[in-house]
This record gives sequence, structure tokens and C-alpha cells, in this order.
Amino acid sequence: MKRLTLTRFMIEEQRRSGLLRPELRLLIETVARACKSISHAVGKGALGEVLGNLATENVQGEVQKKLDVIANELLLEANEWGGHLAAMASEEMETIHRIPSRYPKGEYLLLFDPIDGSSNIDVDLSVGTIFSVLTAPADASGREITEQDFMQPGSRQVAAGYAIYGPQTLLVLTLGTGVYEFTLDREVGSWQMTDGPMRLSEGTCEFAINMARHQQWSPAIRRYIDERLAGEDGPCGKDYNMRWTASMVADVHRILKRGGIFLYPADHRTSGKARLRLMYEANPMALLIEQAGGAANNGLERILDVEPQGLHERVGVILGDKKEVEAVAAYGLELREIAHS
Ligand code: FDP
Repeated sequence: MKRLTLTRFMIEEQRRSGLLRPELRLLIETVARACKSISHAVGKGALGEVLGNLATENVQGEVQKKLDVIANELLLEANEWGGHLAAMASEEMETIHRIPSRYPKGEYLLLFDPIDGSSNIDVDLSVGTIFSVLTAPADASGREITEQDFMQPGSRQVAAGYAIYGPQTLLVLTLGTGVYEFTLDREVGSWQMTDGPMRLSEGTCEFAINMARHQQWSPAIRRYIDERLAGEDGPCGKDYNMRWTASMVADVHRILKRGGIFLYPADHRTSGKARLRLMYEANPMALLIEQAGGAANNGLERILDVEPQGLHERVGVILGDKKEVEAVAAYGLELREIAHS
């Protein structure tokens, strides 16, 4: 079967819409190439001496895994010299990474979580790379890029996606006109389209949440989950399944493929302290989910409308099947009360 490669897909998209700029195409190709190298490193595991922790912590105070740092370096190196970027930001770096003066600069800003779900690395479960692309403000050309230039809501993303390093290595991408999946042909080294435009199945009775954190949930989240756990005899009148892989990429990918809802709500007890990062986790995933016909909010508002206040800001995340996300929001009066108290 002849499949469309990532390169050809983007060239055809460029011809079709005239909106996809060659520099953005180069950026996506470069990120995809770096993801191939990351996939290779992940796949080597203990043989490549890439497993385990380093003695360092990242800006969030989390112990860095060797692969966090390796993947971060691979993405920085691959994207530094092509002339398509103004600057980069990563979960693993406290502040932004400007393009060194010896290289030409472009207009795009790239944000990434080099290895998402890193607690899974050492136990051989799926991890991934998440990325988001913004355009630098028009007045930024000719001056030094600042962190403030990144402070744009997710609705301004011009592209977003993730690579997932699981039984297969996949790249899932949106350029703002649908969501497409590419599988890495490891022998040939090319990304080949295997799904798309992807549409989220409605009515899947599956939710993903870390049940161990139930003491942090607001009354609205408790009610939503309790009603689903009540199954056929409860108000939903049907049985639900629960899945949790502790890797957002894997959980969101499952939802894109077969439906359901993912919840990592903000902590009710600590007035909204949350786990997931807005700019390089929640925003790209929210764009992908919306592009596939789903919804994404933080319990109060659409994630893509949140005005960021900081590079590493955290946000509650509820995403997936539109009806289910709306059901949580409908129970969300309590959440709103907490936010305004
Ligand atoms: P990780 O810190 O391992 O990279 O990014 C945050 C994240 O993983 C998500 O991928 C995942 O959904 C979540 O944390 C897992 O959280 P729990 O430890 O609460 O399960």
C-alpha cells in the first residue's frame, strides 16, 4: 500500500491551502527528525546507558532522567541552525533558549516537553515528546526575543503535536486543519501517514484519571467520577472503564484513537495548584483534541483561551469527548466558587 509521507503531506498542504509557510514545514521536518533520534535513544534503553536519574533537578524541582536531558539536547541541536526559529523553550530549561547569533533567525517560537511521562522510561512503558509552535510577535524582529514574547494563548498556536515512543513510534500532528498520524518506518527512516483526519469517537465509556489523588478533587470532579463508577445502576446508566498510564501522551493518544476523557484537575485543597504545564503540555494537546472534534478546558475556561503568565505555568486539564467534558463543566459550579473565593 502506497502511503503519504510526512514531507509529501506538508508539500501538498502547502499547495492546497497556501497557508503553510516553507519555514514552518522545515520546522516540523526538523522536530520530526529529532524525534527519530529520541526514539532511537529510548529504544536502546539499558544498552545505550540512557536509563535512570541524573543528580540534577529541572526548574520544577523534579529529578531529571538521563533521557530528559538527552532528548532536550537533541531537540535544541536539531532546531538551532535551520534559520526557522526565533527561540525555544522547554520543560527542562528554566528560561528561553535564544538562537545563537552565528545562525540566522526565523519567526517561529518552539516549545517542547522533550520526554513526557518520564516515570515510565525505566519500566519500558510509552513515553513521548510534545511540542507547540507559536509565531513571534511582529515587533520582535531585529530585537532580542524575551520570555514575554512566548506569553500567547494556545489559540495562537500555528502547529502542535507529539511523538509517542511505544510499540510503534508515531507522530501526531496538527497544522490547524485536522489531525494526522504518521508511523515511523524504522527501516526506511520515513514517517508515513497511517491515520487522518482523526475524529474523536463519541460516547466511549472510558475515563483516565489518577484515582490516588481523589483527596485533591473538587466536589464537581468527585461527583463526575462517582457517577461513572456507579455504572449501570447509577445516573449514567452504563458501565465505565478506567485507564491511566501516567504518560499524558499515551493517555491522550488512546483518547484520539478510541474516545474517552482525560482528567488531571487542579488541586481543590490548594486553590488551583495543578500538575500539567500549560504551554508545552496542555496547549498542544488541547489544540489536537479540538481539531479532532473534542473539547479541552481547565474546569473554568477553554484551555486555548488561558492567557499565560509564565513559561512553566501549570493548569488543570480536562479533555476529550465533548459531551463528557461538558458534563464535568456542568458540575463545575463548585470549581468556580473555589476560584473566586
Ligand atoms: P511526567 O511528570 O512523568 O512527565 O508531565 C506530567 C506527567 O508525567 C504526565 O505525562 C502524566 O499524565 C502525569 O505527569 C502523571 O502524573 P501522576 O504521577 O500523578 O500519575
